[in-house]
Amino acid sequence: MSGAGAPVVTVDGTGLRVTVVAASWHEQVMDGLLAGARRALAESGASWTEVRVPGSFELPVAAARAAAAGADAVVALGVVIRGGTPHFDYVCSAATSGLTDVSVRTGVPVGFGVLTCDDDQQALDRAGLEGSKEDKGAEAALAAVATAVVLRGVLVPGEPAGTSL
Ligand code: DLZ
Repeated sequence: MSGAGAPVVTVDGTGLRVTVVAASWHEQVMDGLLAGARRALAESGASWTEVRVPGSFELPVAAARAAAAGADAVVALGVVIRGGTPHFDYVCSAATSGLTDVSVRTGVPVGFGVLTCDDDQQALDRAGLEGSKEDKGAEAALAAVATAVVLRGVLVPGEPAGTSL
């Protein structure tokens, strides 16, 4: 199972402003991912807004805009299912490297909730729906909030205490 070894994350995200960027392909699975992310963010105490883009390929540019607009953390949600075309590899690679680049370049954590699956069943198993084995939308949201909290506590060398990255 893909989630073996995942940590149990509990975090207080009170005061954090999070942007959820979500693709639109594979509606049922996306509904599950979004519901999981919303649930986790509400439980953490963070506030959030949601932005929809057409496909996972468009997630990085939306994440970059959210970071530039002042989000403390971004949660990126998408579903890519392997088909008979090379699109799978291109879309997965663009989403993965693009979101990593946004996060490292801006210093704003991006929770990676993009499912890259061989088939529909694998995606449903990870969607946080009734009967799913995993809840990847919630996991991505908690990872983003937990990382934003950690980064707030990382001091800048040579700067007064309380100045964080
Ligand atoms: C083109 C495409 C394909 C084949 N499959 C998916 C998918 O499974 N999941 C997804 O989020 N997006 C897919 N897309 C659309 C691309 O992400 C993108 O929206 C288009 O190539 C237009 O830029």
